[in-house]
Amino acid sequence: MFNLILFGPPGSGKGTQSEKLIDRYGLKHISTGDLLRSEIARQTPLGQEAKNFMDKGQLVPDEVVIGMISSALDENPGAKGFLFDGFPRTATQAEALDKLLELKHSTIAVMLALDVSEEELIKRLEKRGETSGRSDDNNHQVIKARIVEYHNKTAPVADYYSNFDKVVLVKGEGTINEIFDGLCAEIDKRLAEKELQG
Ligand code: B4P
Repeated sequence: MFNLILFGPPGSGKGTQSEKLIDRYGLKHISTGDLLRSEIARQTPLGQEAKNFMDKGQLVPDEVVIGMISSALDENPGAKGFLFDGFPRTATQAEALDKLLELKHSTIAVMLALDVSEEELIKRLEKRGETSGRSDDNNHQVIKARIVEYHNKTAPVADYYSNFDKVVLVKGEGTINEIFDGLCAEIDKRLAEKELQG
């Protein structure tokens, strides 16, 4: 299996780039944001709990998200690899993911971290808020809260994977295709190394 994490602050383009990457590499896309929004749309108890946090720009509790990931992995036993989008977002989630993958005799190959300035993030999210209907995008205070939450709780996840030498910073500003090319170059490098190791 070849598993990768697409990492970055809210609005850095994780969802946008994931769509293109899964097409090219045939990986199974797991986006915790999408999974949570689907629970909200179906008005499940989990969705109702998650909505309270998401509407305030806060992270959903770890145990909720880790449970969802565990189910998603079990539901895809034949996957040739997973692309994790928006997960892990805390150090606790990162440790849990490593354990879940270990049970499947697998690991994270690389974390690709999208580098985007705060000014650009706010601009993108406010623009999306005009049309997306997402309650966490159409309020400036909530967007700010998500960025603060990212710095406090999510940025340390990159330190966690740095300890294993697995983090690569990729330019996240420019056209969608330019950013995609930067991501593909890093993935292709890792895939070639994997091939050499047999
Ligand atoms: P997510 O759904 O993960 O969303 P995101 O971080 O806001 O966006 P993303 O980085 O995917 O940006 P996108 O490509 O869409 O999280 C939402 C919420 O769910 C969180 O706040 C949290 O409450 C909860 N949650 C999710 N996962 C969790 C977890 N693991 N633990 C706890 N809570 C969790 O791009 C944004 C916009 O920019 C789009 O409009 C796009 O068109 C535009 N864009 C993209 N690339 C561009 C480019 N190159 N130039 C210009 N615009 C661009």
